[in-house]
Amino acid sequence: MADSSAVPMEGSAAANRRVSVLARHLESSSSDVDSNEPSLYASLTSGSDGDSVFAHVVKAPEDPILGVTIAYNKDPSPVKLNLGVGAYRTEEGKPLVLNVVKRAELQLVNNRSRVKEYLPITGLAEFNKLSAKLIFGDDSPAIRENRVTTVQCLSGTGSLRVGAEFLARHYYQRTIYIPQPTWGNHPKVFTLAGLSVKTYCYYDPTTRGLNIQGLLDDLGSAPPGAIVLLHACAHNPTGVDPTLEQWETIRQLIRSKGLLPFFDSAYQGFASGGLDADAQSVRMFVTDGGECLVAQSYAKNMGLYGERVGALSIVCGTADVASRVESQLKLVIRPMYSNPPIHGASIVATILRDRNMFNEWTVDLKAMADRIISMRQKLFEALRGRGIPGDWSHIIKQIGMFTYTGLNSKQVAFMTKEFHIYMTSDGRISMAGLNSKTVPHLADAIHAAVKLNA
Ligand code: PGU
Repeated sequence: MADSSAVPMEGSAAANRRVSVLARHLESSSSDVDSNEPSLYASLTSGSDGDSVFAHVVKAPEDPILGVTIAYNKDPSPVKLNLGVGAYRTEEGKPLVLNVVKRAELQLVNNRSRVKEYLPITGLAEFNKLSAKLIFGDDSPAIRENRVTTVQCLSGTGSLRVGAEFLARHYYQRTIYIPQPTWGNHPKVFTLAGLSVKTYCYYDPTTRGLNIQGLLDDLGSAPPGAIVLLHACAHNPTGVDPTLEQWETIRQLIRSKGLLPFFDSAYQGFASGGLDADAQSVRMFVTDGGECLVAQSYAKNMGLYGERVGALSIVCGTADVASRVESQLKLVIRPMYSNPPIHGASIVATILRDRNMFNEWTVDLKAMADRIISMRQKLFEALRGRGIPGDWSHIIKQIGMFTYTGLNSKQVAFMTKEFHIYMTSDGRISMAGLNSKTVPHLADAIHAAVKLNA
């Protein structure tokens, strides 16, 4: 039997905690709510949950991107439109499972010799080999010279995290420069891995294009060896990529300063519709013989979002170093999730190893990219047709899944409230979520939002 005297003691400990929270709150002059601090409100209104050892836990805000879908799902309006998450939708507004993926899955299911044993810590070996070829090219000297180690990870996010954890343990420079703006999860992934995050200039709101000079200035004054996060293509959220000439200038700067490039390749094939064209930036940095990291995701280009399939490759100076690096990657992965899941990687390997399936995939990929491009054209024309003030040509100039509209958070909130259109508060819209029927509704909403600001 529990000692009943423990009950009042627990009760008074909880009360003491609340009093100290109250005291700290009164001492604090800031009126800002810090989501990491126990809040006075939560403590005073906790009621019966005072009995819980977690009573001090405050409700965290929803994720700025994934939370958009949660809000969308709660909206009963028949005209609601989700342009938040970067996930492909068909012309009918439905999620798409590629035919080639279904065929690969059927093959896997019908293969009676398949088992569900654990994969090695580094994942499915064939998947790793094929993934490296996909991003570095069939004829990559770095692969031929065994200077690349590739490990299967949990989609793009997991690959970034494993890479960052490795760098925090084994690389002398802990500072990573990320573009301003960038995918909202980047700062969190890198900070929690133990890196120190700084930003470099990327987007110029006045030209709605790349601020190449700002970028070069910022990277030019980065400390030697600093890590630089680069979006391989289809920059999220801006849809603005450097030209090949600009990539070459960036490459020269990065190499001359001894900075370490870390590519995030979440959209290979989605920028141009071509897998090789979208890997050019990465390949430039591998052809020069230097070292780099690459995080690959199959979420978008194979539509394997929820399967969580991705890979981290580290290109090293020598084969010997690459093999030692791989041994250390295993020590990063093993205590995190032991080894990665088998199904998604098997789908990818089935498609990449078979010439017919691979070709079918490239056709599907091009069709997805083309539909997004046609949505850009349709939206641009719809806005022009309504005579909405401003130059909207960035909609057709930007590439990849997103348009960075330039709408501000107030206008976004207005469009959500009045038109049931859901998007991230920075004005980013996922073009993949649009279709011919929903373009006019979006154009009307933008029209009204622009008037609001006028
Ligand atoms: N890197 C970039 C640049 C991304 O845009 C995303 C996904 C990822 C990595 C991670 O993708 P994985 O699913 O882990 O492979 N960004 C999308 C999807 C939603 C999200 O935020 O995870 C987006 O809407 O920005």
